[in-house]
Amino acid sequence: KVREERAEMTHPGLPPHEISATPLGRAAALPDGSVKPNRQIHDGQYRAALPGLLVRSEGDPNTGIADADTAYDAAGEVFSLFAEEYGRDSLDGDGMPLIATVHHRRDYNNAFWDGRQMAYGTGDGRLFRTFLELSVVGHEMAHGVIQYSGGLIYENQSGALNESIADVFGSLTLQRALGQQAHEADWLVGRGILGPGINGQALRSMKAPGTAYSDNLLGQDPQPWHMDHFVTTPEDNGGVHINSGIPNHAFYLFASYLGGNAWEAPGRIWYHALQSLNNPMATFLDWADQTIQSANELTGNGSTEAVMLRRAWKLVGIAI
Ligand code: ASN
Ligand code: ZN
Repeated sequence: KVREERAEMTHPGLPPHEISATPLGRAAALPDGSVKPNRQIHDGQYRAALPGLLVRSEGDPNTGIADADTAYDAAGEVFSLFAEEYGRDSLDGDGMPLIATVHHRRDYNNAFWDGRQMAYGTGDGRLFRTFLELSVVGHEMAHGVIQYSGGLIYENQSGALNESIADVFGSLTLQRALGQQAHEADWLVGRGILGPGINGQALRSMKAPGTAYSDNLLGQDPQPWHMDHFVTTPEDNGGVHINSGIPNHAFYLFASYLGGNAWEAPGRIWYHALQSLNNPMATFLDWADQTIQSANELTGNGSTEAVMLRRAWKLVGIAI
């Protein structure tokens, strides 16, 4: 149940100005250029050791190592989203360096946040061709933001929420960099990173979960978009990369109903909900409740945003 009276309360973890009734939380954003990233890009030299060789620090010119320069630019876009739209200074909210390693291991088919830094494989050239794609970089860095926002335990529903929120901010990073409104975006995560051996267009689709790829090697994209098809499995930490399709699709529906730039009202509501959640074991229902509460706080009870958001959650089978 959404407790409407919470809209009047002061959240203990945030200064009062950040939870004021300012429409869409605009005042909480840091002005363009008022904070700067501190990027430190390393070359893993195809070995497993992290972080590897420092090749580009903040302000340094291009290295000529294409992956290192791509990682530098992408980290700048993600930093800019969180700083300029949501008022957050880096992943920890306190200016921490953005440490990344490219060329992590040989033929490595993944990218990750290890609790302290980002690491990107090159892919083996068959299943994956790269991991340096903006929505993927945004996804990995969002895991850092989630960690420093109280965390979401990486298994079952809380883990799928961790994955979904990472996909949301990954996709928003890309949409903002491209200047695409909700209806113009493809809502794909990892578009173009699949190799020639895989039949598919991306790693995941928020618009149509379950349709990103269909392949003999990887199988069919296993993501559901409705609670009726929630997957119970011991694999993948309880299906964290599978059931994330459900909250992903709710965000897509919400942003699409509203129209305009998804990183604005919808992104601010998701970001504010993440800051307010205070429950590392949150279920989908807990998160849906928190996002609606955030919409009520940022845009007002009964606002278009709050009404559309409730409708989006209901459409994926989460009724609140
Ligand atoms: N690329 C994956 C992710 O960020 C790595 C993992 O399974 N943790 O979700
Ligand atoms: Zn992830």
